[in-house]
Amino acid sequence: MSENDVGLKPKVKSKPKLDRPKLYKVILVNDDFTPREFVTVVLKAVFRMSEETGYRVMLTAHKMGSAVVVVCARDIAETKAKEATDFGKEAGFPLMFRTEPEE
Ligand code: TYC
Repeated sequence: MSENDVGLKPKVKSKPKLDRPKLYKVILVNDDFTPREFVTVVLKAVFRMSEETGYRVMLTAHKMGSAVVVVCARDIAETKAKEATDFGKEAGFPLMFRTEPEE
């Protein structure tokens, strides 16, 4: 590069492309033992759902085998899934919430 070239370089700085952190699904899994009303109560308490939404999500898991509860950052998904699963465990039910990365 000669002296004459000084200042002719494009001023655009290339930004390093940061990958967006992966999102995780919290999934409610159906079982034959946990009462429907209890599942709805847990969805309302842990995931701040309304009665209507909680009931609808519970019924989807009941009929389909599982239902997506929420999609969020990994640490939040794992914390909420554990909190909700522990609610069932403490009450003696096999209620299960699991997490999986969103494609
Ligand atoms: N299948 C349960 C019942 O008939 C209710 C239920 C729904 C349990 C959803 C778990 O994720 C669940 N009592």
